[in-house]
Amino acid sequence: MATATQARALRVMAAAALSLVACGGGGHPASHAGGEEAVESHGDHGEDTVSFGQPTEERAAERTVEVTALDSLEFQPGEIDVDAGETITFVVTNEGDDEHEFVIGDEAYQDQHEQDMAHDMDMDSEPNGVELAPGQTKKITWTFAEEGTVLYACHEPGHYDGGMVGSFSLSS
Ligand SMILES: [Cu+2]
Repeated sequence: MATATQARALRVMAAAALSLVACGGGGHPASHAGGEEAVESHGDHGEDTVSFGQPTEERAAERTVEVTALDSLEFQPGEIDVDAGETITFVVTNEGDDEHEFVIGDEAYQDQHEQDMAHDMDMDSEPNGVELAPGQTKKITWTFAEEGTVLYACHEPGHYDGGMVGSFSLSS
């Protein structure tokens, strides 16, 4: 019979093996992975896809929506109705004198990006947002997921905390 220490070591090894299986299997957790450790390990694994939709080529867009970013830390409109799964090209104009961003993401993504921006992240290198100098207009085409809460926000210093965030109302 194994000692308590040996049994604990075996559990740790088993959890590590399960998390390897979970992360290497294309996103499908091992079917008998029951343990919480394996699930948490899987969640830590960075992936390129996001749950709130995906970037798309402009020619696939079903419609165009114009958005303006203002120095009052507002987007106009502040809310946009979206059909589940819809593809939209956003034409975003910075009508202010400050730099602004238009970043699509769920709340978890926006919170993470707010931290990343402390390190001066370049949003133009990301597929889900644009950076706008004063007077600049840029386009971004996005296909929305079938469900979930999705926001658009600006993460220039103090802007997100100042309320520069709008919401997409997804309906099916
Ligand atoms: Cu801003």
